[in-house]
Amino acid sequence: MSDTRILVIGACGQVGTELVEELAKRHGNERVIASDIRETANFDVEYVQLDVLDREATRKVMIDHNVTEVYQLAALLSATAEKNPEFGWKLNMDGLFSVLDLAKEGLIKKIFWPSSIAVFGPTTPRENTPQNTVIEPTTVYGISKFAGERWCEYYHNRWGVDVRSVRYPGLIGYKSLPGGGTTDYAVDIFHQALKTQTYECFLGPETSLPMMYMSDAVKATIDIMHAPAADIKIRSSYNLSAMSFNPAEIAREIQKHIPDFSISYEPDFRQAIADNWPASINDAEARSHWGWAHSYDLAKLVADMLENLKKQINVSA
Ligand code: AKB
Repeated sequence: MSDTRILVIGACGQVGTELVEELAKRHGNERVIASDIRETANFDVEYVQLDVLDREATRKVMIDHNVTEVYQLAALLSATAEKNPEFGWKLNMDGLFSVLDLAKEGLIKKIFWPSSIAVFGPTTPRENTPQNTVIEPTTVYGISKFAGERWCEYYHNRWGVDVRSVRYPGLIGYKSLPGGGTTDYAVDIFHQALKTQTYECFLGPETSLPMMYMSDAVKATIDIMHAPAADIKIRSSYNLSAMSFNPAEIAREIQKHIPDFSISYEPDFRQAIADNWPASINDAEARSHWGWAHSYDLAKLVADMLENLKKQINVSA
């Protein structure tokens, strides 16, 4: 633990922002380095500008900072990648190889790389989707995550690379905005509920999707990285679950706090993406192999989101 030096790539994104904060709390600011493609960013830990597609620059950051563990979060999410499939594939695959190859060389000891429920497709059982099932993704994001999972397992089996992964559901947090996913509505809805008491949703009312509060997602990410290697029996990616809801259900929960809130529906191209994803996930393996347990259900999530966003609005007003 004492020589641990952690690099978070894609630190300015929705997960990265909160993950850096939590890693710094646990390991100390001096052991965590945040990086992203942006020139500058506001972190309590050291920040380095890095394009993960630049392999030489990535290698140099690892060497210069004696990095031992990497969280590689840089990616194009489902909706954005559909608009630019070529770059989605490039960033999502080459960004992963950039760090897998450095671990293969022995330069870094451990990698976290997130996969997603987007690996599943229309032929997958929609309810209580098991760990091992039919996987035929239809989006470039899903295809890249599924290919990435196979490569993670391959690098582990062939070269002993210690790479760990979970399939994130839709993630909801108040500290940063999501960037281009199909589940983004479940964050936008809170901002609009507080600002205008109305929300026009880009998914239909009955579109149930697996979701998770950000503090649970950060906990899962750190827990899987801290688990003994022998407990990580799946080296592709673990199913991970907390709750499932649809836009009508989250709207009703928000109305318990903001009775005047109303929602309308104008489905766009993201509806077809959501329709091909599972409604609920079975994560029995993550729970039994490395002790995963979530804390937030829908009622707790909505109460916490509204309380914290209200505080932010009051501070900035
Ligand atoms: C997205 O909607 O693209 C992401 C995901 C489920 O991976 N939030």
